Order: sequence, then structure tokens, then C-alpha cells
Amino acid sequence: TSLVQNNLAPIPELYVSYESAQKLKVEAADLISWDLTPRQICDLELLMNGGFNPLKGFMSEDDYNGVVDNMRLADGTLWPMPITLDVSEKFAEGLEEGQDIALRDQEGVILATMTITDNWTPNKAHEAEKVFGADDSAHPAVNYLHNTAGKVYLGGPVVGIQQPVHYDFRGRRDTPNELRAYFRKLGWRKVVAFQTRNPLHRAHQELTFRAAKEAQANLLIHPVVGMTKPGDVDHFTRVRCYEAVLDKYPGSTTTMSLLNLAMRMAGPREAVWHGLIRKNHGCTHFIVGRDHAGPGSNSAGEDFYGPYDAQDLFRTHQEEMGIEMVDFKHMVYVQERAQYEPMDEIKDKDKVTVLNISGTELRRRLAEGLEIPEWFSFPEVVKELRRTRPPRSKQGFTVFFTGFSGSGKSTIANALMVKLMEMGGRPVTLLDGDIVRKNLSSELGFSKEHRDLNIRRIGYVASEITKNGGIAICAPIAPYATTRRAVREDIESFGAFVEVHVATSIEECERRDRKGLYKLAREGKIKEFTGISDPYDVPESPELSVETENVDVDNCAHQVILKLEQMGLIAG
Ligand code: PPS
Repeated sequence: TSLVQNNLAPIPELYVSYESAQKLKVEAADLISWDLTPRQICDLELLMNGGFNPLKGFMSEDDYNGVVDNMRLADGTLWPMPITLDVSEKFAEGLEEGQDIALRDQEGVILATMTITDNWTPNKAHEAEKVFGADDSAHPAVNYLHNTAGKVYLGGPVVGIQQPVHYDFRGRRDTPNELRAYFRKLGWRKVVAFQTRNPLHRAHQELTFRAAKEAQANLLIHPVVGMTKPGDVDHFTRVRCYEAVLDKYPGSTTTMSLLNLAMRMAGPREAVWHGLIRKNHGCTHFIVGRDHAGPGSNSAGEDFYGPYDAQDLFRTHQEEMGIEMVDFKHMVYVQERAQYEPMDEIKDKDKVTVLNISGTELRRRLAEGLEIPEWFSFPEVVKELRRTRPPRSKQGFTVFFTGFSGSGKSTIANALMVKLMEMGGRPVTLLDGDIVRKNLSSELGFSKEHRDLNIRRIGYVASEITKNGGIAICAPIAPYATTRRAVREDIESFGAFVEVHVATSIEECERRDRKGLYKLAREGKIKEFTGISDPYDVPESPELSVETENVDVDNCAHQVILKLEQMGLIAG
């Protein structure tokens, strides 16, 4: 049992008083302003409310260099993560040292002003190597660094005018000082924080409660609702799950608060960063698990960090940080005793049945609508997860036909639509080339740029239909592979994307020439005609390729139906 206790005096914030803020807001309207990105808004919120104490603004070049190379600010203070204001070269160009700029949210509300002290072009490859361990874009933060973040960093102190506005779960969000005041009021002198970006199941509930008991402390469930790893369960669903689990702890031992942090998935450095943030929120202990804030595998298919690197780095620095690590126990369910136990404490492993369900297995069971046992999770949590992740046979999806003009796309798409409507269950929308060109893209022609716009519009509508549980059938030529890939990416975050190549040869299409367009194209009367005078990238790995020359339409549509069944998208 540790003797550490928290000091719950308020920590410094960067906000000015209400009166000064009103005045500053008016003055700041005349300043050059930067529209903050979603990640910068998260960072700014924690800078302003003291979550990133002792930082007083976005990092200067010296602080940045120290943090990148040695995990220390220029004055030697431990800080593992660069907190930088990345902007475009164009924006940075005209700025002068000492100049104030306004920082606005995405609606244009001024949240803060910043006095520019530093303006530099960072070596991003070096940052990636040092902070994230490798310059490998399979790491989400490295990918962000190279492909989303601006080229130039601005540094300087921030003056806070107002908190970023949140419309969701307002009562569950607390600044560090609000949490400190709450702990003070309840007399919580030792608090274990649990960081999470996933739904909590029974094992987590057991381990967090055990951690609190071991440290003789109260428990703070402190989930991240800012930005987590792409593909995670959305925070709305997670918060509803957490609220259900909160009832399972003995009364008045545990509380929950939402943290608007933008995670970087930086493993060991991230763990230390998380610890410092929790210290600022008045906590004395912090749970660090196996592979804490792990980003998944690198481009060679290996883990970026060792499973206990985060615990090791945290342990090295915990004294200086002033927050103690509670290392995560691997909790498993022992069937014979109907309870969770730490794996390393089970003495009779060969005599009992030890049960566990991995994250991958859980996702599979959700996707296929299979049983999730009560020993694994709470019924309320499973119900929430099933609501947002219905089985594939109930999710929306998109069937995307591509092929030459006259290949038979529309005919097969129509037959498919009718078959799906006969089955029932989900609404079906056909976005045929002609319909789209009439209703969505009437002003567009057939230049590369216009075709891309046309396909992106189709993709957008299909992604909305997919998101809302419907079936979208698209049938444009869609000649460019890169555009098709972009549409696939948009749609796959909501449901399946089934690319069907209608592989009728150009010779056959020209021979059929139903609309007489090929003749006109040959005569040069229609320019940029796909297959004649404009390119078509043959799909390299479509979900299905149909041959139409010796196969009738009904059979082609049936092949698509079989594919959909095989993918679990329609119940067999
Ligand atoms: S694209 O490339 O995906 O945006 O094309 P799409 O929207 O499917 O439109 C193709 C239909 O437009 C007619 N058309 C042309 N096609 C190709 N190239 C040129 N230059 C062209 N000009 C007009 C043609 O009838 C296509 O219809 P489908 O249904 O494919 O036969």
C-alpha cells in the first residue's frame, strides 16, 4: 500500500477572467486567425484547463526539440509528447515574431489568442523516429504527422478566452480543477485512474476495482472521448456502456469523467503522458496495462512496441511524475469458481478451466450475431454494442458495379435491385449512371476532373445510405482506380463495399453499341470516350468479376446474390 496522497489545491489554468475574456474577444476579432483542426481543439482544451500543466501554450522550437530528443522541455521538466500548432506554409508566411493570432473553432468562435514566439519547419521524419519509434505510416500518428498535419509549427503562449463547446454528455465532462474540487469535497485522498478507449467488460471492471482495493484508493474511470484510434467504437456508444458498468461498482467508491484528449497511440511515451495528465486531474495512481496505447502492427506486420515497454518507461519516471503506476493484471475467468482471477495468481491452472474472449473474437461474434456469454460482459453493454454493431446481415452495404459503357452494368444492377427487394428487410436505392447524371451531376461532363466529382458524389450518397442501414447499388463507369479506392474507403467505415467488375470487353461493347455512342466516338464526334479515347483502369481485386458474353443477366445478378450471402451480408 502506498502512502502517496493527492494535493488537491487548484492548478493553474490559462483562462482570463470573464470580464477580460469579453473584452479580449472583441479585440481578437481583428487579429489574423487560425481555424483549429479537431485535434488542435482537443490539445487547446487541455492546455487551457491545466490538463497539460505545466505547458503554457503550444511548444516553442526549443521545447519541441527537447521533448522529441529527450522527453524533456528546455527547462528539464519531463514531458513526453510534442504539443505543437501545425499550420500551412501559406498561413505561416506572413507572420512575425511577437504577433498575436486568434485561434478559432470550426464554427469560427474565438477560443484563445496566441502570441507567436516561434515559427519553424520541423523534421517530421526525425519526430516520427524519436516519438513514435519509427517513421512508418502504418502508425496512425505518423500517418497524421505526414499526411494531415501542416508543414510548419507555430509556438507561443496561449491566453484562454473560452472552453471549446460540447453538446454531448456535458454533465460528465470535468476540468482538472473540477475533478480536484470533487475529490476534495468527498475526501478522496487517493484516486486510481483508469484510462480507456474501449468498452468495459467484466474483466476490466474486476481489474479496476482490484487496483483500487490494492492501493486503498477510490477509482476514477477516465475514458478518452476526444480522438482515439481510427476504427474504435464511437464515444457515444462507449459512454452509454460505461454508464451501465458504473452501477456495478460498490456505491461511492467509483466515479467517471470524460477526457477530451486526442490520443497519439504512442505506447510508452503515451503512458507517461497519460500519467502526467491524470496527475493534473488530482489522481495519485494510474493503471498501465499490457501494450498501453498500442497502435497495432507496423507495415512489416510486427508490433511497434514491446508489450511491457510502457510499464517499464512509466516505472522509470514515476517518482519524478508524482503518480504511481498500478500494473494491469491479466484477468481471466475461472469457470469452476465462477469468478475472475489474475492469471499469474492461479495456482491450479491445470485443474481448472480458464476462459477468455479476445477483442478480435468479440468483434467476430458481434459481426455474426453470435452469443456473447454473461461471464464475459454485462447484458447492458452487449445490448449497446449490438445496437451500434448489428450483425452484417442487418448492416447497410454498397454494391458498386464498374465497367465500360454498354457492358451491361445497368441491366444487371436493375435485376439485382429487384431480387433484393423481393427478399425484403432493407431499403434499396439504385444509383445508376444515367439517374445520377440527371439528378446529381447534371452540370458535369466527362473530363477526368468531372468524372472524379461524379464518382465522389455517388460515393457520398452511397456512404450515407450504407450508414443508415440501406443497400446502395451504384452503376457508373468509374474508370479510375484511385477514385474507386477513395469511395471504398469512405463506405467501408459504415458497411461493406462490394466491387463488381462487369468485365465485358471493349470489342463486345462496341459491337453491341446499343446507344450508337461508340460509332460517334470512333468518328470523333464524342471526345474522351471511355475505352476509345479515354482510359479505363481494370479493377485489380474486385469482390466479383462477371462475364456477360455467354451468361444471361439473371445469372449475373444471381452471382452477385451468392457473393453477398457468402460475405454474410444477406441471411442465407
Ligand atoms: S463516369 O466516367 O463514371 O463518370 O461515367 P458515367 O456517369 O457512368 O456516365 C457514363 C454514361 O454517359 C454516356 N457518355 C459517356 N461515357 C463515357 N465516356 C464519354 N465521353 C461519354 N459521353 C457520354 C454513356 O452513355 C454512359 O452510359 P452507360 O450507362 O455507361 O452506357
